[in-house]
Amino acid sequence: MGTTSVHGAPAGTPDWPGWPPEAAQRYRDAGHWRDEVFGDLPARQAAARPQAVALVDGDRRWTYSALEADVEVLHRSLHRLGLRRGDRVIVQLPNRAEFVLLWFALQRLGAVPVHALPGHRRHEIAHLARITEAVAYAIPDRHARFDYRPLAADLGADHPSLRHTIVVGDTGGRTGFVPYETLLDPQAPAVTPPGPPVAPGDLALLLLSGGTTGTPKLIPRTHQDYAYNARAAAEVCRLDADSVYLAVLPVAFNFTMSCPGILGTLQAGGTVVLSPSPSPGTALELIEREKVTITAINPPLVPYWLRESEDGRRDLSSLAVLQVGAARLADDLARRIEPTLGCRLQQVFGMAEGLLNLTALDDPGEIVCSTQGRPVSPADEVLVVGRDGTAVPDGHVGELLTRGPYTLRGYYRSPELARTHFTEDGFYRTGDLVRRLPTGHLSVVGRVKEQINRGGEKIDATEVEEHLLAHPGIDSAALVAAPDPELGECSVAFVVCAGPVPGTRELASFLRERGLAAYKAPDRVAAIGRMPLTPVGKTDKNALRERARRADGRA
Ligand code: OOB
Repeated sequence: MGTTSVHGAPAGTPDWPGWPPEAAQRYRDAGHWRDEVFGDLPARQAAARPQAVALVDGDRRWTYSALEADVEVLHRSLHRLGLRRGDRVIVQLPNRAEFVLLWFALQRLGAVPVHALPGHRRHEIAHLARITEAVAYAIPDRHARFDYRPLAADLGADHPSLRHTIVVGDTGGRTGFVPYETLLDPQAPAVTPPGPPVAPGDLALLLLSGGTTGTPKLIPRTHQDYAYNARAAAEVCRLDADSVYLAVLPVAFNFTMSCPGILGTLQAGGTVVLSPSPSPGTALELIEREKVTITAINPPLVPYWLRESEDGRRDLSSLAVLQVGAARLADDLARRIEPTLGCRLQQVFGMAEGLLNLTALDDPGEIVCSTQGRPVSPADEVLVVGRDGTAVPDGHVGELLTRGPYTLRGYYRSPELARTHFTEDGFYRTGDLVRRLPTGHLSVVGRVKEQINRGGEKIDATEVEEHLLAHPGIDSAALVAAPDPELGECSVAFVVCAGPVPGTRELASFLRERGLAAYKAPDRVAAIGRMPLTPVGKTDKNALRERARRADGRA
């Protein structure tokens, strides 16, 4: 896999560009990048604290030594199945222990998990299979009323590279599907790695971006950069071996995985508790039962959590930190968190591409409630630029550009995106409009990228528009964001139709049949006579957004 520079710096591979050698050397000299790979973590912690609890899923508990034992057995079985170093594996599992165990087993093998979200459907998964040429696909049998097995069977038929489907639960008698339980076979023979060991600069995982260009983009993350991401976040959150992290949002999401999330907690020797659902009833019960010290949610969940905790029925005294991020948290809502929940609020502004901003636990209240934090690493470089690309003074709004020790230098197998998404000197164009305070704190005020942030779930307008145009009744379509009291933003489809205008329900089922994740269906549909155009003849999305806001988007 990969080419290595003279200093052992990851120069990337033909599939993805790495960091320039001098930057890599700097990150290593500063101690940000260390000689560590994720596959070793369970064994290291099992040696240091064998009896400490690492993982809790309902009534099932793993000490670090039990975690290590299961990861090793899974690793051997995956090897026996034929999985090898560098192989990509699409992992689409909900918040269950199997995700964590399988993830570390893949790491030990040097295989690369591709982090699909539970809500993704045929369209998204087929795209991932095509780009990554994954050899395996891990699914639950059913989750949230969806049966993943027919999806996996269809996919296997269309993608010959996909040799194995691993099912957590019931295979439904389908031949060729591998039941997860059979991989926990202690008889599986030990693995003698045929080649050099997995290296810190190797590709460790592929995350998905919200996407702004029609198809979800894949983000290459290496062991050393992702481990640093988790460690730097854990430091700001002051995690230690006594920390108990509750995973509420999907485990595959970068926020839950490593900001500091599951990885930051396990690196610190703490305990990870998995919540099977984000509902406040379930989560608050787990906080009380497991004495959770830190958890992470998105803004739409906040009002529900506040309401659920107001009656004081639950003892939440263990909870020290509530992280809120993935979409803009309204300042007023932010102010209600500490008095109601009795814990510190931490705002989190992150992205799968890298840069992570957190408010500090000892930042003044006003900063915590009105900004989205500061970059977690002293090596993060941040520029706020105006339309002409030159830096604007602090306090002024501009686009956020960034580069640093855990921010990508290019997407996976997409060299064509280099020019549009990166500057010549390697800064990633986030597409976010921010204002920077003299203290370095960033406040997110909007976005230049064509993305709708539906309460933290990112929707790529172009992708959905392409599907809408496939509807026989729609001549022209444009998807824009409109303000929404609960989600922050919802999606409004403006359509030009010669005949009857399809309603939201019809479009939702039309898009579902095309294999699109349900959260991408427009929340509202508005018919218009013709699309407003900009002077250069493009759809005038600003005019449509204004219209959606004024008319409340209703047709
Ligand atoms: C997180 O990651 P992604 O990749 O799903 O989305 C990134 C985008 C950002 O570029 C920004 O547009 C938006 O989501 N965003 C926020 C925000 N946090 C993310 N916008 C306003 N305020 C915030 N606090 O969403 C993500 C990754 C790691 C940690 C947390 C969130």
